[in-house]
Amino acid sequence: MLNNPPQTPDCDAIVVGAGFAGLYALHSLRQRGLSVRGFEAGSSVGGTWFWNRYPGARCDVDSADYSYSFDDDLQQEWIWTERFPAQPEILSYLEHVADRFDLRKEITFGTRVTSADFDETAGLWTITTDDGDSVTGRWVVMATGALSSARMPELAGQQDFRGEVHHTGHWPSQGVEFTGKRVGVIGTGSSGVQAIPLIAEQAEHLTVFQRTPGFVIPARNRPLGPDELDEIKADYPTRRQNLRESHGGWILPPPVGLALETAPEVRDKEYESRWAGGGIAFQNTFGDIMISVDANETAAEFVRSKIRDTVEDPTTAEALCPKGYPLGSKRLCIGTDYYETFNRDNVTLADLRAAPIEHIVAEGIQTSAGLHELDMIVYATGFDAMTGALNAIDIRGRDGIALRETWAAGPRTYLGVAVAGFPNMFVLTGPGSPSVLSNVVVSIEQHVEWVVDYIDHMRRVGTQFAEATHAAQEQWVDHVTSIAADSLYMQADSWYLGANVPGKPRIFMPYIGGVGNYRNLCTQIAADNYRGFTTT
Ligand code: N01
Repeated sequence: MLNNPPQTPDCDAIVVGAGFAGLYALHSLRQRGLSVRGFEAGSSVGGTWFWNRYPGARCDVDSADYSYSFDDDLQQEWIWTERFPAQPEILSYLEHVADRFDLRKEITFGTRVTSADFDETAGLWTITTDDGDSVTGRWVVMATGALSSARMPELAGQQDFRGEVHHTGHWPSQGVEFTGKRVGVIGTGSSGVQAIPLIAEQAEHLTVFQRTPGFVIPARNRPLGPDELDEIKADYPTRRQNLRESHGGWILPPPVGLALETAPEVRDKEYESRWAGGGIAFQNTFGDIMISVDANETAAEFVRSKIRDTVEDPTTAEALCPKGYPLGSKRLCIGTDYYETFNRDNVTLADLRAAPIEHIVAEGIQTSAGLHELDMIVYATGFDAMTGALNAIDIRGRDGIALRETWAAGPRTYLGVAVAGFPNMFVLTGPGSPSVLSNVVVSIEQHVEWVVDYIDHMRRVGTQFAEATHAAQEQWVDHVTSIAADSLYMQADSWYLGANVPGKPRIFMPYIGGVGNYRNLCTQIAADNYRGFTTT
C-alpha cells in the first residue's frame, strides 16, 4: 500500500473537537509524548455542553458517573452539587479539566475544520480550517461528537419569520429573554422536554408544536449532599469498574422479573416505584420491556395513565400520549414538570398530527388549524446524529476517496472507530460503537484509551499506517445491523436510524451489544495484534 517514508508533519496527531472526547484524547496523546494540535469550532472547550445552553439543559446520567475516571485526584476533588448535573456545572467541570491539565494551549478555538486529506505520498493527513490555515499530522482523531450537528427542519417560509429564532443545540451564550414574549417551541424530544417548562415560566405565552409525543419520565433531580458524594468517592474504584463492565455505562437497579409473568397490580406497583425514583431506570423495570412488544406496552400504558392523571384537559392529555412505537425505541426523555406544564394558562399544545404546519409566515406559524402569532421560535428539532459532524468535513482518504461518498448508503466502520480506506484516522464514539446508547463518558474513555494505545503501539513497533480492512469492516457492520434487526429499536422513526433527516439512509447506527461486551471485544482485538487492521 504505502511505500514512501512519511514526511515530517507539523505535529504527530491532530484532534478535531474539544468536548469530553477531544480533551481526553489530547491529554492522553500528549501524555504518551506525541505533539498534538487541537481544533474547536466553539470559542472554548465543552462540545455539546458549550453549545446546548438552553434553559433546563441537563444530563440524565448521575453526575458522579458522567465524569472522567482517568485521574483520581480530579474525581476526588471535583464537587458535584446535584444528582443530574446542569449544563453550566458540566461546562465548568470541562473548563476546569482544560485548565488543570493545561490543554488549551494546544487548541485553536473558534476555528472549524473544513477538510481533512490523506496524502498518500507524504504519508500525512492535512486538515484545513475555515480561516484558511492548514496543518499536517500523522494521525487524525475525529472527536466531533455524535449529537453536534444541529438540524433545522425544512419548513416553507422559514426565512419570512420576523421574530427571534433560536435552536436549542446552538444556544446564544448571552442567554435569551422570554419575558413578555409569545414563544413557539417546535420539537418535543429530550431538548424540548427540558426547555419547555422553564420557557413556560418566563414567556407571556408558549405554544408547543408537537409532531410525535415522547415518553417523558420524571427526573427527580435533587441536590447531592456532601455525605452522599463522599460515599460515592470512597467507592469510586469499584463503581467505575462496574460502569465499564455494565451494559449501558450506568448502574441501574436490576429488573424485577418479567412484565408478562407479573400480575398487573404487582407490575403497576413496580412501575410506580421506578416512576417515583425517576430517571432512565424506568425502562429497566422488567427484563422483557425492550424485548417483547406486549411487555413494552404495559410500561407504555403506565406512562399514558400518568399523563391522563396529570394533564387536566383530556384532549391535550390524549394528544400528549405516545402511541405507535415502543417505549425506549426512541431515546427516553427525562423531564421535570413536563406534563404539569400543560396545565398552565399560558401554555398551548399545537398537535401537528391533527393540524400540520403549513408554513412559517412573518407573524408566526401557520398550521392547518390557523395562525399561531409568535415573537420567537425555538427549534428543538435535534441533530443530524452520528454522521452529521463527520460528513460536514470534506474527509478524503486513500486515492482521494471521500467519506461522504463511502457513506452515501449509510455509515460503515470497523468498531465505530476506523474506516477502511482512511489510514491513521480514528473516530471517537462513531457509528457502530455503543456511544449514544451509553453513558457516553464511559464510552469516550474506552475509545480514547484504545486508540491511544494503538497509536503508541504503532510507534513502538515502527508501523507507519494502520487501516481497517474492508473484510473486517463488513463483518462488523453486519454484526451491528443483525443484532439490532430484531430489536424493538427498529420499530420507531428515531434519529438512531437516521429517520429524522429527510433522505438519510435508514441504518441503525449505534451498537446495541453493550459497553462491557464491546470493551472486551476491543481488548481482544488489540491483544490479537489489532485484528482487522492492515498495517504498513
Ligand atoms: O432532538 P430529537 P433533541 N416539524 O431528535 C421534532 C440527547 N439529549 O435535541 O419525533 C415538527 O430527539 C421531532 O419530531 P418527530 C438525547 O440523546 C440528551 O431533543 O421527528 N417537529 C422531535 O420531537 C436525545 O435523544 C439530553 O416527529 C419536528 C424533535 O423535533 C438527543 O440528544 C438532553 C420537525 C427532535 O427531537 C436529541 O434530542 C437533550 C418538523 N419538521 C438532548 N423536525 C439529556 O441528557 C423535527 N421535529 C437529558
